Amino acid sequence: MKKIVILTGAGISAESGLGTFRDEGGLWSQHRIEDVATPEGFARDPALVQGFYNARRVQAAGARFNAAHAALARLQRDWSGDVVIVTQNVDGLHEAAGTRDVIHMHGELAGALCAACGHRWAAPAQMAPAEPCPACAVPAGRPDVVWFGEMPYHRDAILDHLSEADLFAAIGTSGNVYPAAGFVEEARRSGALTVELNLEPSAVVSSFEETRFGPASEVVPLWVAELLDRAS
Ligand code: BV8
Repeated sequence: MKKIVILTGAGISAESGLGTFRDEGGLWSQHRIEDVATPEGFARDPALVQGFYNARRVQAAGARFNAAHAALARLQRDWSGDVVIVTQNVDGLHEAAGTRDVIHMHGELAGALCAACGHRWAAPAQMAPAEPCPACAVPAGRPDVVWFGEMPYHRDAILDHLSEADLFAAIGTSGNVYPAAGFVEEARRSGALTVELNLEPSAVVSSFEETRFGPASEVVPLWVAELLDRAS
């Protein structure tokens, strides 16, 4: 098995204390998706949306990576072939654990984007409802995250990786959001083995050949150790 492509979701950061979206008390139970994760919601109430992301940016900055993030960094370091991590998460915990070239398909809390001129810069800890752009000065700064109805980032690169995958794993994602939830089908089309590592079955569990259930901090290190032992 040469190339491994891994998709991660909020579940891999749950044990680092970062909220998931759809679990009990999750982020979406506190806010309506339409109000905080759509361009229309931002246009309607920028203070609410900036407040939602400011709180998550502070929380993410104070979080520590967990054993699951560390295990994926170990796999990328010790595996003989390519290991590509595509994440739906906007926290920086994969990078903090040492994983390189993480593909953030839904953007990053650490990034700011100007809705007027497209300029990107490192987001301040707290963004104002009318955040001035350092390049064009228009107060149109927003979190550099992909909202519903917006095109995810790095789509072509991700599809290329999936077409070359020998093994595809989805970790800590409920399989509710597309196009990410459809990646397993892309991987199967290119003949990859597929495995789901999650606390409970996802909405697309039937697409996976193998499933391993349990907390990521337990299941992922075991899975990585087995892969590396088998290859040694
Ligand atoms: C697009 C922003 C097209 C940043 C997010 C009808 C049918 C199908 C699709 C659609 C439809 N209507 C609209 C769509 C498209 C829409 C979509 O999929 N909607 C869904 C809700 C139906 N998708 C989009 O709009 C996407 N864009 O399609 O563009 C386009 C085409 C041309 C031109 C323009 C546009 C954009 C989607 C991106 C939205 N942004 N986030 C942020 O705020 O973070 S989505 C948000 O939810 C996250 O980014 C994440 O990606 C996503 C999914 O969440 P998960 O990561 O899966 O987390 P969740 O809480 O759901 O699940 C956690 C899992 O972990 C659970 O399974 C749980 O069991 C598990 N878990 C918990 N604890 C642990 C654990 N596992 C292991 N260990 C633990 N300890």
